[in-house]
Amino acid sequence: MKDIQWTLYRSKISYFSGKLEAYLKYKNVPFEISEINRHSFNTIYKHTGVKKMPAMESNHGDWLFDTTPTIAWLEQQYQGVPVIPDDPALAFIALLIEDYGDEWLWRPAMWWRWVPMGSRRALGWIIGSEIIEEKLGRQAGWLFAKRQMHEWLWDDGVDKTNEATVRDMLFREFDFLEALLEDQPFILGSHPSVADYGYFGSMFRHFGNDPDSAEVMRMQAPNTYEWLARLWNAKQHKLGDQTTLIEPTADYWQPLLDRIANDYLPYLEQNAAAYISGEKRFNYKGKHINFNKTKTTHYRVWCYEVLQQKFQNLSQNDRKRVTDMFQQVGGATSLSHLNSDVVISGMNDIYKIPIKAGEKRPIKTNLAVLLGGQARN
Ligand SMILES: N[C@@H](CCC(=O)N[C@@H](CS)C(=O)NCC(=O)O)C(=O)O
Repeated sequence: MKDIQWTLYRSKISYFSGKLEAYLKYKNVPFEISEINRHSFNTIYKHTGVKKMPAMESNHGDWLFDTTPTIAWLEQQYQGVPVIPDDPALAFIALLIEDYGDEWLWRPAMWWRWVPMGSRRALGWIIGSEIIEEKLGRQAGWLFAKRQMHEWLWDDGVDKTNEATVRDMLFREFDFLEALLEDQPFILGSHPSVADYGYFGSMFRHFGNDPDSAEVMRMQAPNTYEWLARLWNAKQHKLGDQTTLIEPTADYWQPLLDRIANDYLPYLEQNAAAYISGEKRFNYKGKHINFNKTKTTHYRVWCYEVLQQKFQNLSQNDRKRVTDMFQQVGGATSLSHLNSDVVISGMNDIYKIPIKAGEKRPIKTNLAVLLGGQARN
């Protein structure tokens, strides 16, 4: 890896860009930033087949994309304290929290960015100027805001009956993070793990940044606000290699474990079932929230497949350790479903990285995506 220099294609307000960038800084991975624009977005699409940021290109022409496999791959290449814990049961928990942060907190992040008018105007203008151009930024941003609200809220199962619950998902995360971060610097103890990076996407570039939610965070969640800066500025060499990992057993963990076992995993499972039976939408039912006619998302079938596979690769003893962590919140059923037949998304080959320079992948580009973008994969 010595002679490799990376270019990170990113935006300074993107959820997943913030997640990856913090990891690269922590691990001292050599990279320079290329701010996204509509041309580089299409370059990413042409090389990876997915029009999403962030993506990384090496000086040898290899590509990495999608933050979860990217971090997992970089972990194999760059030395130092792992962000995926060596203990297999804790590694599974960390990856599960990463996935929850990535996918489940996306919806409240959409609410807080696009519904309050101050955030909508500010962020719309920034995104519009980045992707379209300065002169048309305001108009483009307005259209983008409409697209995001439609795609992730009003046409995706959010309505008058559950909108306040979606908004308040932020406060439920603060309840957990504030108590935990009062006790320890990072989510699983002394050092950052993928659990921190999973949370960082929504917390750093959205909740801690967007005008409305950032003020709420400053007033109601100062430990979380402090952790954002701590994680953004974390460096392996400063923290040293003596790690202390803390199992998720304290009382303040229970509501999060409850949401994971009784909202998020059932969501992934119901989404996968809908996908397999060819339904484009399904009525999601969880413990704390329901989404009627939510869109079936192929990518999240893959998320479930990966989690099932990882759970099943654990030893019997580690599966029991993980299951026991969810015992108090009645998580046995969801955990046992992770252990049943693995769903097949057919996406493993798409997300195999790196894409080597000159490698021929059957990447199809679609005109609508080239011109209009790709909200979902
Ligand atoms: N699973 C992907 C998600 C990447 C993603 O959704 N990126 C957003 C920006 S944060 C994007 O590029 N969206 C394109 C669009 O909405 O058109 C990852 O982990 O990298």
